[in-house]
Amino acid sequence: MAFHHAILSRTVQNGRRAGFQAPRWLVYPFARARAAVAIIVPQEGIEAEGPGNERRAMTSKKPVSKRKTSKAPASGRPPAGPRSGKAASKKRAPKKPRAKDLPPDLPHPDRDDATVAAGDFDTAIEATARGEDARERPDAFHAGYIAICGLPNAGKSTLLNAILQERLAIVTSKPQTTRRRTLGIVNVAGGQAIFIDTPGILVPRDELHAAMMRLVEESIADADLLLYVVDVRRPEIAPGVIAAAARKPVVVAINKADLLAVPEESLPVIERLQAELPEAEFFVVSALHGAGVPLLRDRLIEKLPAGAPFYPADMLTEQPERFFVTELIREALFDQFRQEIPYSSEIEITTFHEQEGRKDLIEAEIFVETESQKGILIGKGGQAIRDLGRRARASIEELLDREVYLALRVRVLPHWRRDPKALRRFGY
Ligand SMILES: Nc1nc2c(ncn2[C@@H]2O[C@H](COP(=O)(O)OP(=O)(O)OP(=O)(O)O)[C@@H](O)[C@H]2O)c(=O)[nH]1
Ligand SMILES: [Mg+2]
Repeated sequence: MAFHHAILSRTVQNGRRAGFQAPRWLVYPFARARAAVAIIVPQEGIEAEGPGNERRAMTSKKPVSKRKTSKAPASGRPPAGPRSGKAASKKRAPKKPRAKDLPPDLPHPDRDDATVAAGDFDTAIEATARGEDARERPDAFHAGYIAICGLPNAGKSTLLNAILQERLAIVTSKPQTTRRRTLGIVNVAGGQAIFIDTPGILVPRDELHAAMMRLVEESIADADLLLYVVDVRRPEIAPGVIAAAARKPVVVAINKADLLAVPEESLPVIERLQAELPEAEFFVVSALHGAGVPLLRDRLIEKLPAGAPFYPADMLTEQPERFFVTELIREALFDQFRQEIPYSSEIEITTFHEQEGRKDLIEAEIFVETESQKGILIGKGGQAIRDLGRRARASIEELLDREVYLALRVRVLPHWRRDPKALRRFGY
């Protein structure tokens, strides 16, 4: 089905409209919804989900780390995620987008609102350094951690990328793509949000699953706010989230709204989810196409506690390049292979050499569980592994913004998914 989306933006909270300005004729009467809701009106031009769509969506995004990154948080809490290694960064000067090319809601150094953002940011840090309580300020800066959680394949990583406007987290059409936390930082006028993308919530069937679910639990426990993502076609709330919702605010993003024939189809979904999470706010979005995302992002930041930013304003993530390189190899592997191969594979980078005047050297080992999986991964005459290397290298070069030489080796590590020692080695 072909759609073209326009955000039909209406926020209804306690009967009041808030926030977003939408053309009058786009506003859909949404009397029955009690929570805050943003609706998307599908029109012509957007294709529904299907094979290849997700690749197109990813490649159309800016590569990661166009912004400078650094390791030290600006203040406060210790950051989540891996703590060692070089943070993903660019050697070359970032390509600066022109202010007129940006959507009107994005802060930019050439625009007035961005100047305000920078002012707020510094003021908040200075006020905290002086020992002032940020909550007492009427123009308080808002900062905190947001855990993005939900069932596998709901579109959590796609939504993180859409919020960041960067291709940071890996996305594939297969469930259980995300295995580790991915941290992405967003700065807007008056606020900083640190998003933690998490693995999809499932009933663990092995040690790897159990480790992934521990990460979800920890991320939820550490967060100031939960962003629960549901696929509009599978509106279920994981039980753990309902328990967590009693302790912290929850915002629900009903995703993949571009797949709805008419926006009204989201109404029964909202009602059903509201029955389970009566305190939550609901947004209907399309992470794939970005519809409804700026409104959702701004509301999330508004709901964060008042306080100083945790990271410098130019920082996108605190995770090292090595982490994202591993993820991109895994993404290429998920895209290329079917059935059990993606789920039986884990990547370890063994060499990461930046070489002045030459291509960087990256050597990685792919661990699988059986000899037959190794055979499939290598392919006839080594064709499959060569294809994998070519695709992974292209994404890595886009990420690092420099040329690399990538060497892949396949090794068998029987039952690594069930082996706590192997899992520790892979960083779980
Ligand atoms: N049509 C449509 N597809 C989407 C949307 N958001 C995500 N998808 C697709 O859904 C699939 C899964 O997306 P991911 O972002 O990897 O989902 P996830 O929740 O992170 O999945 P796990 O990491 O496996 O738990 C991909 O094929 C995405 O392109 C959306 O808004 N509309
Ligand atoms: Mg994911």
